[in-house]
Amino acid sequence: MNFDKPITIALSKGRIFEQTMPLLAHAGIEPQDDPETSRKLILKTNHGNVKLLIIRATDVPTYVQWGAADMGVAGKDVLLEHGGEGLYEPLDLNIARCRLMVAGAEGASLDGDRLRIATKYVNSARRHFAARGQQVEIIKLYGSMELAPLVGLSDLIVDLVESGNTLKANGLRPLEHITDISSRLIVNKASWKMKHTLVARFLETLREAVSKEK
Ligand code: PRT
Ligand code: MG
Repeated sequence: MNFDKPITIALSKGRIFEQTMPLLAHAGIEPQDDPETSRKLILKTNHGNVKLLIIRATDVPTYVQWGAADMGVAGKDVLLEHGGEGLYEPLDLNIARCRLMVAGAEGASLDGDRLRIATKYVNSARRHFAARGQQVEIIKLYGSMELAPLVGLSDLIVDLVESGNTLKANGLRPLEHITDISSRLIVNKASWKMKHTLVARFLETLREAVSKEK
């Protein structure tokens, strides 16, 4: 693909970077550094006009919302918390898939009044229990949610589950499925307008790449 305007794409290292690269390769984009070994936060690519910003997964929507990046790749979990203001979410990349779930220790119950829920996903958790018609207390954590029920910080947790091994290793079990999660391409609203031809072409190329990977 030809990139006749500068384009910046924000994404996190780890699973999102690894699973996005094969899709970008379909558009002829190859990074010139490996974020796992390089400390650079701005990665050049083989296209002079295409740059990658390597940032925390939860910061990706913020960079795109404010136009510091034209586009980004973010998990639906992160987008549900961010709210999606200032950005479009035109494509499900079908990568970094997992499930958002309620989990608890052996014998824990979903029913009860004023249950305490530890989670990084405050908005999704609140919405889920509100839909169940339950008043809950949400305790915001930034990681290692699995610990909370083990030490009496919470009754339940809301967390991402992939293989289920992390829950099992901590004596927890999944209790309820909230939603399926995958990563999405997000686009800044102004970039969508100002660079429309380029962004639309890039989107179509990625869409083809995604359907080939399926
Ligand atoms: O790790 P860091 O604090 O820097 O940020 P992050 O956790 O937000 O980023 P990262 O790179 O770990 O995850 C980026 C995105 O990948 C998430 O926003 C999800 O959309 C997606 N994703 C897919 C996952 C998982 N699968 C996943 N399994 N994110 C996290 N996990 C964790 C989960 O939180 C739990 O601790 O892995 C553990 C569960 O895995 P299993 O296989 O043991 O069930
Ligand atoms: Mg992580």
